[in-house]
Amino acid sequence: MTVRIGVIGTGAIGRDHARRINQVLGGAKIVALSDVNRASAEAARKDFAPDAMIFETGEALIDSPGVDAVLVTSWGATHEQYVLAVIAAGKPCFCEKPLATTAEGGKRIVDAEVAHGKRLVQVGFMRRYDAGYIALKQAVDSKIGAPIMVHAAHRNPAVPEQYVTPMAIHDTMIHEIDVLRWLLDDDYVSARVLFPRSSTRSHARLRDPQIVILETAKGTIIDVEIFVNCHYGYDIQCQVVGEDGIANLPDPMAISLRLDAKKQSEILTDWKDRFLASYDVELQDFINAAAKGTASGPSSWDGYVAAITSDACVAAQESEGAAISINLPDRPSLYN
Ligand code: NAI
Ligand code: ISE
Repeated sequence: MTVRIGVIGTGAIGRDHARRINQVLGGAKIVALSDVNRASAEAARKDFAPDAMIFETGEALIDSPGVDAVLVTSWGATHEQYVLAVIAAGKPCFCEKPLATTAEGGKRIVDAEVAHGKRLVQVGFMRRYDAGYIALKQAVDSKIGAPIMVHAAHRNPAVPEQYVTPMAIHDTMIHEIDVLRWLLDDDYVSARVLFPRSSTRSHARLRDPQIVILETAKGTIIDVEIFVNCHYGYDIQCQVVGEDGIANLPDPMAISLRLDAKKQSEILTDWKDRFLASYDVELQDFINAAAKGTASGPSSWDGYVAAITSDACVAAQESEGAAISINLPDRPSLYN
């Protein structure tokens, strides 16, 4: 079976996912595109999906009988409305992070999926599919003893002018929020945020860098440095300190040079390259599950928990270093 996929939001990642579905992966085809900026959908069709129909609205795309499954890759604030519509249509849905921009929105999606009675939604937390994180999880599960601390860093070379302090949490650190829960098989109970002096590349509405400290139910303490104007590259670091040893996330493969009296190796600068292979694997997983009318991988529940945690971290940004509690509701059995 070829899964006929529609894409809502044909910006940077929507186009990249359309490319990988039509040119790299198997079992699916992009048949429909929609974007509030029609020119963007037309450009995506020209470059990656010449046979796709363009729909004036996301809702019309979702309801089309020619579309079996939907990718939601529009701006974060629009995800909830589309994911709810896809669930109402009973179709599998891949939604880029964030699932919803508020915890209430995440809950509405979980409630709708539970009422439907079967998983339909996969959230775009691609790090769970990254070979480095999978190897790190194997070491955490079986080699270094029980985890005690995690030191992590999420560094972007630069961000656009409209990027402001809370976005460091719900746009950027949301990846650590999800992947560290999965890595440790644990949930968060509190968050604190510390701000050193801002770097000179920051501006009035962006305090950068910052350190988020999360405590888990099992008592692990996690520090995550978020530095979105670090200038030197796109750099994702993660070190887990266990009872018996330490495990580090491997850096991406890079040629090591001895040149001009220096030892050098390249650091990537773009998230698209850093997680290239993981995006391929996550979307193939989506296609395989969609062919069976369901979804696997990171769930609506994971997206909802990430939203609850993000809200707590943003509250912690505003609380002058005080800890903010994170209280999770009971997990519906659909997500066990
Ligand atoms: P973008 O700004 O390049 O593209 C978004 C597109 O959505 C634009 O073409 C815009 O016109 C369209 N759009 C906005 N509102 C719409 C609506 N109501 N209906 C239909 N189309 C609409 O943004 P980008 O970087 O592609 O990000 C999109 C989403 O993907 C965001 O939620 C972002 O957080 C997520 N993302 C995830 C990444 C990952 O590593 N998993 C990496 C980059 C982005
Ligand atoms: C972007 O939306 C992503 O998801 C990237 O992975 C992240 O590094 C970046 O900070 C976000 O803006």
